[in-house]
Amino acid sequence: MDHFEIEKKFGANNYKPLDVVLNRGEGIWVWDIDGKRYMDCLSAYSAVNQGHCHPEIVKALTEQAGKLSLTSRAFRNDQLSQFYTELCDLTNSHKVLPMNSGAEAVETAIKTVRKWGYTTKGIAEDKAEIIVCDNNFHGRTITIISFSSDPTAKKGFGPFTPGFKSIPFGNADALKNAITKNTIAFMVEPIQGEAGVIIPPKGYLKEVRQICSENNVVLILDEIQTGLGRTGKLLAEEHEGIESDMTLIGKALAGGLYPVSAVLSNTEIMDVLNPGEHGSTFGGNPLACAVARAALKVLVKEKMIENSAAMGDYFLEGLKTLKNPMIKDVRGRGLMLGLEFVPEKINARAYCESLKENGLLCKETHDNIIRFAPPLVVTKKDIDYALEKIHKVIG
Ligand code: IF1
Repeated sequence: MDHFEIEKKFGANNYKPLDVVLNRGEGIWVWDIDGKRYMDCLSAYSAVNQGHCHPEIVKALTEQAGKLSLTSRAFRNDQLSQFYTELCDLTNSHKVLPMNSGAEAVETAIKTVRKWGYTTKGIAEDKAEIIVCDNNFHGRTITIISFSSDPTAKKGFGPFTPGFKSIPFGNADALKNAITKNTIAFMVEPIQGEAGVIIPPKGYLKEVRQICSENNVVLILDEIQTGLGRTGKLLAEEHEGIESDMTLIGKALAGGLYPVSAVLSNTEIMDVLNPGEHGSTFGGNPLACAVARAALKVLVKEKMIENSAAMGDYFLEGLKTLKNPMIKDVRGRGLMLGLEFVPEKINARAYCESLKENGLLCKETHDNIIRFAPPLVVTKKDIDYALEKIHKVIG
């Protein structure tokens, strides 16, 4: 079967994948249809933090699928309350609103915080303003791209949703200056993913936390990519010892076996929602809850978060020994790593193609940055494998 031709003929052209057709995965490894093995250094954009087809998550999925998959929220199911309890215990949250995709969690947070702004903060109707950061990535709905600064994500898709203001990332003074009487929230990624693994200056989140508290502005952290162990902590906010008012998680929440996202919040904010004001057919379904419960359980039980911190340090040290003079910067936190080349001179995509030929899958972001983000179950030996390939291809 000619996968490339058939996809081209019948599929929308909204992706340009590497030319590899995969049909099996286990842990950090995936195999193509010819049986060739690759180390996965993308983890489906951090959705398979627990490794491909983790047996305990697969077991939870298959068992629950044979029992009860979907009730809708018109009725209760026996998994939801257990999912709530375990997730709140783990993340120290007061309340949870379960959705499916990351973008839905972002939309949910926006709706909730707007309602809070009108009913609690006393903002005049339709005046609520949310501050976001330049070069953010929060998803692809019309409202979310309304505050994107990436022309590719945005151009041609207007008209857009008003009510957003964008400021430079990593600059706490910019936040202070942007806040007005109508500001209800500041939404930010603790580390910007799509922008190229951009780590803000030390102390940024702490300052942001303080500014938000002083101004009664809700701090929303989008941890859809940074959360659940990716950066070496359960949540990236822990690196600065802060707590958000709302945290968005998704991707690895169900280990890549099922789309599950959630908004975590403190009581007051979530309590503004009343029956009928928000929801989703699939949000909080028993299959999603059972899979997510297993995914969270193995993340903690198998010490994947600690492993992410240790292996991330090891991987970063290895990347720092690369000699290629076109390398501008190597950075990372936990297993969220970025290798940046001098712009315009290097085609990062070509390196990704070549790494693929050598048995390692990763993906460029922008033209000059490669992101490395293997599943959190990698070992030193696996990273040595990756580094050997990276040294061979990049130098
Ligand atoms: C694609 C990027 C990663 C996210 C953050 C919300 C969402 C995402 C911080 C929305 C999604 C994705 C989507 C995926 C590529 C991927 C990505 F390159 F686009 F930026 F991971 F780095 N907040 N990120 O990173 O979650 O609705 O997709 O579940 O192909 O668009 P979603």
